[in-house]
Amino acid sequence: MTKDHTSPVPQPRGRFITFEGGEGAGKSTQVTLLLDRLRKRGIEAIATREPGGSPHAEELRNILLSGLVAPLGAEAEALVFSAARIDHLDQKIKPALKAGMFVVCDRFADSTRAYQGTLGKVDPAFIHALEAVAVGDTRPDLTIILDVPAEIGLQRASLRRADANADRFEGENLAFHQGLRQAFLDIAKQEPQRCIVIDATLPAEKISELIWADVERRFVTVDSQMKARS
Ligand code: Z5A
Repeated sequence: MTKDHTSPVPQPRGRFITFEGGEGAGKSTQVTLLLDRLRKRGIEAIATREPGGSPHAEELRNILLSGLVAPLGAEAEALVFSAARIDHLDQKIKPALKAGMFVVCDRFADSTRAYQGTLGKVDPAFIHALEAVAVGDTRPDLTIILDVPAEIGLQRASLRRADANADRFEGENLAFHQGLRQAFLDIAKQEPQRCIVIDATLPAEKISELIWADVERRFVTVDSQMKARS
């Protein structure tokens, strides 16, 4: 049989990297630093966040962080976070991955597991089913968990917030934030292939170097070798 030389070579899926951790862990800072490093290497990449990342999901973000859904309970909050996630995936994440780009996302489904699941005491089977529906097979290739003692994270967040009011989750007590830290460490233990834990008390530039070393080893070197072979 003759080979069809006119058919386009399928574009390999891009890489999906998520950042997780408690309040003030430095996620947004590290998303920006990683994006800079990727782009400096000539890699096409976008940064995004949850809740939000697409126009409809940003509207749901405002509703969630205002605390409007909180009186309905943690199950209802998990549903609304997941609704925002479906739109974000459809409108932004999946198209970018399909185009072969790196997607770097500030929070994703592990936040639902930790905040609504562990801390909100929502049945793990419910969280699991919701994740299967909302995320499907668009799971992160790498999740970077920035680990910081709750006291330090809260202090950083309140310094950054200055006079602005705490949002729905920032207003929770210290025990809640300590529980959250443990919830993310437990996720890392359950999925050690996907997750790495980084000491987020280190200086931001040092954290960025550690993250880059992992990203480079897992993806950048492999992808450039594959490109060279094709
Ligand atoms: N949520 C949920 O419940 N369920 C879900 O499914 C999802 C989310 C997706 C979103 O809030 C809230 O929604 C979140 C969980 C919940 N709850 N809270 N709170 P958000 O997006 O507005 O906030 P956040 O995700 O918690 O992030 P943050 O508080 O904005 O912090 P951050 O992004 O981790 O940190 P940062 O902005 O990069 O840094 C904070 C400050 O620390 C800043 O002044 C930096 O300059 C400083 N910083 C950063 N790195 C360092 C280091 N290494 N050393 C010293 N200082 C540093």
